[in-house]
Amino acid sequence: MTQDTTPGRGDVLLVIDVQNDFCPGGALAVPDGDAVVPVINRLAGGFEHVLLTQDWHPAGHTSFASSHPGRHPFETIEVAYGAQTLWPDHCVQGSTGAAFHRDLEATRAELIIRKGYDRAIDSYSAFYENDRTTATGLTGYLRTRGFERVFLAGLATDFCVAYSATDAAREGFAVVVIEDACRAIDLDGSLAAAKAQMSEAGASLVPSSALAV
Ligand code: VGL
Ligand code: ZN
Repeated sequence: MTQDTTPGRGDVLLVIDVQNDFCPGGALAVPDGDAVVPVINRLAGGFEHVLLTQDWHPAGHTSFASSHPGRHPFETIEVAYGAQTLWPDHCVQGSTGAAFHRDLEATRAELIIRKGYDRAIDSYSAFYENDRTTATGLTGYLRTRGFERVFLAGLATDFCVAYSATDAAREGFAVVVIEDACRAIDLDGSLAAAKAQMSEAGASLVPSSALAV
């Protein structure tokens, strides 16, 4: 099935977690993470509606390895809602690391959705926390405003972008992931797994050149 990938009235650009801590020099730097900024800035100009997410953890968050004595970043533990990868402390509320990359064109964003603010639950997806049941409210926002298709960009492809894309598809939205507007952490094959999962959920993975903006 071919799809018209030119952004129109029912489309939003959902920009995931383009924050200092996910860029080179940050606490959880995604390789080449800042390379998404100029691509996203260019694309955003072609969308009437731009939404941003911001990973926004309280100090002592359960996803931080430092909250679990003897544990190290990138290990996986079992928590109340299942497996949880442990991360270096990152995107602490109000910190410089949690701020958007300074060159990200955020002025036109009409919604900033923060996530991961419950100390006991991580939230990769912009739609559901990692317990997979606590909703962020984004579905309601999109539906209430009549949006039908979500284009995704940002960081990291294999975690927050993938979870968001998969949930968006499950919520019944058409989903387009703009591959060169994303960068991955790629832990133990997580990028390949994430791409398969997004495709399986019905998301289209396209290059930014397919958007004609
Ligand atoms: C993310 C790990 C932890 C992401 C956020 O934005 O992909 N990854 N918190
Ligand atoms: Zn996080």
